[in-house]
Amino acid sequence: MFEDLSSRLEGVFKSLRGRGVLTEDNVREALREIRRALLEADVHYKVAKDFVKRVEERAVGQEVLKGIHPGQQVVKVVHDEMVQLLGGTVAEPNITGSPPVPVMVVGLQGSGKTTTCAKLANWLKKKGRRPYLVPADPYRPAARDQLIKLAQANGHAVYEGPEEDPVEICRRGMQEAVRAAADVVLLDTAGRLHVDDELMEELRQVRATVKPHEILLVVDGMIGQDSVNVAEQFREKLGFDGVVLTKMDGDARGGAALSIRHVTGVPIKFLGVGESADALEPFHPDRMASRILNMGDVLTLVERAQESVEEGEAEELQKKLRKNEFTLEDFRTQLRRLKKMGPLSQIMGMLPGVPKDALQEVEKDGGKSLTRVEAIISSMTPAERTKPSILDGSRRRRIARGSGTSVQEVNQLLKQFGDMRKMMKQMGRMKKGKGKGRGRFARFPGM
Ligand SMILES: Nc1nc2c(ncn2[C@@H]2O[C@H](COP(=O)(O)OP(=O)(O)OP(=O)(O)O)[C@@H](O)[C@H]2O)c(=O)[nH]1
Ligand SMILES: [Mg+2]
Repeated sequence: MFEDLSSRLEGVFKSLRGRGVLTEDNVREALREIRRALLEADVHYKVAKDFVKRVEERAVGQEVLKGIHPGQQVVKVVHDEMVQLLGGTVAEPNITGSPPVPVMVVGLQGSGKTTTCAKLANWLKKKGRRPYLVPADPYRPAARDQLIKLAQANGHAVYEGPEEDPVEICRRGMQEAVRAAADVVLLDTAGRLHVDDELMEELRQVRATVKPHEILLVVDGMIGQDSVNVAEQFREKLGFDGVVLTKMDGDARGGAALSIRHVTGVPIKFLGVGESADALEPFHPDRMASRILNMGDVLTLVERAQESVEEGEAEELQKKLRKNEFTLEDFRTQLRRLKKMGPLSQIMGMLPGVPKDALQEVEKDGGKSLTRVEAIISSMTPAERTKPSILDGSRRRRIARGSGTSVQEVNQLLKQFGDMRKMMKQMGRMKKGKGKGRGRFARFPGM
C-alpha cells in the first residue's frame, strides 16, 4: 500500500547513505525530497510540513553517534518521527469494565463498518472474549441480514430482534447480550453518504443510551484526503476513541494513515486489510513506519550497533588500539559481524575497526572481496594472526593457496592492515578525550 512512498524515500536515503559526511545542505535537500514524497502519497500538506520540520530540528546539527554513519542517523530520525506521527505506541480499544462492554462502530456508508464488526468479533474471540453483534441500521435494505449472515458464518451471537429505531435496537441489544452472557457488544450503526446532522443526532442518542466504552470510527483508506475530513467532522460532532482504517490492502496511497492521527489526535487502532473476517490487524506505529521506510532490518541494525558495539565492544577495541593489540583476529571478527548484519551497501561505516576503503570495495563487488579477505585471514595460524610480522614469503604463498587467492592479494591485505595499525597507534597516542561526540574512529582517514 505504500510502494510509491517507500521507493521515493528509499531513493532519498540511498543518496544520504552514499555520503561519508553530511552537510546541512545535504540534509535539507533530502528533507525537501521527503516532503515531496509525502505529498505525493496524499499526506495532508500541513502534516507533511510539520513532519519535515521536526525531522530537521533533530537531524541538522545533531551530534554524530559513535560507530554510526551520519546518513543512517538521519534515516533513524525520520523513522522515529514517523513512529510518532503514527501515534507512537500501540493503542488498544477499551474493552474492560463490567460486561457486557458496549462498543459503537460508526462511519460513512460503505466504509466497512459491518465487515469490521465481524472482524472485531473474530479478533475478540481469539482473545477469549464473548462478543455479541447488534445490527443497528434499520434503513438500508439487507443491512441487518448482512451482519446476521456474517455472524452466523463466523459463529458469533447476534441480535435478531425487530427492526425499529436504532436507539431502541441498541438498548434491547444490550439487554439481549446480558442474557446471551456476552462480554463485549459490537453495535453496527447506520452510515450516510456524508456527515449530516440527522445521523450525528441519532448517534449521539445511541451513545447517551448505551454509554459505550469505546467508539470506533471506520474510515475507508482508499478515499485519501477525504478520510481526514470525515474524521475531523466525526470528531467535532460525536467524538471517538479510535480509528479503523479499512481497505489498506488495496492501492490506497497511504496518506490517510499518515495524516489522521496527527490531524484528529485520535489513535489508529486497527487496519482492515481484506474482505474476509480475519483480515484485521492491530495497528503498530513502529512496524508501519518500518514498512513505509522499507528498512526494518537496517533500523534494527542501527539499534543493535548502538547498543552492542557502542557500549561493550568499542571500549574493548579502544583498549586494544591504544595498546596496539588490534590483531588480524579482531579484524576478522569485525568482518564476520559485518557480513552477518545484512545488506552490505546499507551498513557502510557502521562498524569500528573496518577501513572505509575495504567497505567501498565490498560495496562494488557485493561482498565477494570481503569473503576473500576473510578467507585469507582464516588460512593463517593463530600465531600469524596475532603477529603478522612472522609472515614470510613461504607462509604467504601457503596462505594464498589455502584461501584460493593470490600472493598479491595476501600482500595487499597485510599492507592495508599494517597501515591501519600504524594509524591506530598514532591515534592511541593523541587520543585524550578530544573530538566531542564524534565517532571515536570517525576522524581518522580510512576509518
Ligand atoms: N478489500 C477490502 N474490502 C473491504 C474491507 N473492509 C470492507 N471491505 C468491503 O467494502 C464493502 C463495504 O463494506 P461494509 O462492511 O458493508 O461497509 P459498511 O460501512 O457496513 O456499509 P453500509 O452499511 O452500507 O454503511 C464490502 O464490499 C466489503 O467487502 C477491507 O479492509 N479490504
Ligand atoms: Mg453496514
